[in-house]
Amino acid sequence: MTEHKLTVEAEPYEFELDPKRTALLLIDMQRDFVEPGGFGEQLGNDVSNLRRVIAPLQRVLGVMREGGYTVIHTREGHRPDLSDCPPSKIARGRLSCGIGDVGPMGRILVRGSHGHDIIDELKPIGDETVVDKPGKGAFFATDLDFMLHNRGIESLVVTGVTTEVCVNTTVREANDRGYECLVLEDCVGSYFPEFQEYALRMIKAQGGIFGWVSSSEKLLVALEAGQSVGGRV
Ligand code: C5J
Repeated sequence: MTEHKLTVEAEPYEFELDPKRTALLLIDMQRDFVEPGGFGEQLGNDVSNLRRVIAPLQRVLGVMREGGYTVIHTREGHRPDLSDCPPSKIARGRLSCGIGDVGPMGRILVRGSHGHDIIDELKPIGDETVVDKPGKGAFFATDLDFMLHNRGIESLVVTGVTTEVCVNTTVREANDRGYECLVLEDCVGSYFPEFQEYALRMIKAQGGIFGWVSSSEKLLVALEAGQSVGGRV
């Protein structure tokens, strides 16, 4: 089979991807993190720092859906009985209203609650996979690696929140498993601007020690000039 590779302008150098072997990963675009009134805001965070990723991410999602790319969403959260949540995670922060408690959007980070679900703007459609993860990394205690392997995926376009927590942890896990990660700087968000900057610098430092960093615009230029999963468009 002939390989059709796309080249995306990125740092520390150009990123090459084969559309058939590339998936778009949307990490934890959940109401509890992103929406006003959710868990994140209740903790004192400014959710506008996360909400700015929605529009560029919608554009990337639209084009990659159109091109037939594999799309995978993740959600951080736990079973209603919290049996998959380490006691240390529940205790951390000494919060008066934390994981498992009833917050403004239902039980916090519990599967099935309103706040745990993905925001309407980026809702999964059709057969898009949703990976429920109990940890920060999307590979820990999930079947993500197995599913990517079965689909022949080698490269991940990584988006979502938060840049220094679940995005960074997932990129490091993916890198150790041999995946090539392209992180889109305007499609990942942190509550803390300084963490956003340094989390991205950590990924692309030392020749791309964990992966590459680019932008939605640069990816879209490459996708629009290139191929869909089915061949040249
Ligand atoms: C956090 C996440 N920040 N999705 N979760 O606790 O980054």
